This record gives sequence, structure tokens and C-alpha cells, in this order.
Amino acid sequence: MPRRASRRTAMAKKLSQAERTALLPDLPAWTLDAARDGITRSFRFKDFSEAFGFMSRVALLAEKADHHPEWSNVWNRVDILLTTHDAGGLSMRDIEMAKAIDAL
Ligand code: H2B
Repeated sequence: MPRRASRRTAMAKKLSQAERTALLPDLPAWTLDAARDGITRSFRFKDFSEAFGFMSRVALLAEKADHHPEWSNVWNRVDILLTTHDAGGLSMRDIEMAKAIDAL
């Protein structure tokens, strides 16, 4: 079994309304995307090099967590959407990834 597959214990579950109400205030920079049932944040950097450096650090976090962002980059801007494909929406894995990204 690949190492990263064994790192996840159970399939993530979508967060309940009560869980969202409790958890989202800790992520004030993130916006709920109702259509995708995920959270989004847009980052701006000095230039492409800074933006891509940030993306490299997020990529390392994502591989380690086996949880990957949907994102796009245009020069100094990085737009990120976090949603859990296995759960079909927002899960604790997205909250944890958003906190890890905020901490970079
Ligand atoms: N990333 C996200 N955002 N959601 C997932 O459900 C997901 C993932 N599942 N990264 C992982 C990979 C899964 O496909 C692999 C096989 O573990």
C-alpha cells in the first residue's frame, strides 16, 4: 500500500451545520463557496516568484496530508478552493488544510 494511503484512517465526512458554525470563525480569511461546498481564499504576492514559492510550500503540505487544493495562479495571484472530493463537500480535512496554509 502506498505510504500516503495508509496515513488516512477513515473517509472524511461532510461537516454538519453545527460544526461549520463552530469552525469557520477560526478561518476569517476564507469564504464559503456554497455552489462547490468548499472554502476559498485569494492570495496576492509581490511577483510570480513569490506566488510560486508559496504554491511549492502548499504543494508539500498537500502531499503530506494527501489532501490537494483546487487552485489557479495568474502571475502574482493564487486562488485556492478547498473541498473534499471523497466527501462531496466541506470536511475537517479542508479546515485543517486551510489552517496549515494560513500558518505558512
Ligand atoms: N484531495 C481532496 N481535496 N479531496 C479528496 O478527496 C482527496 C484529495 N482524496 N487528495 C485523495 C487525494 C485521494 O484521491 C487519494 C487516492 O488518497
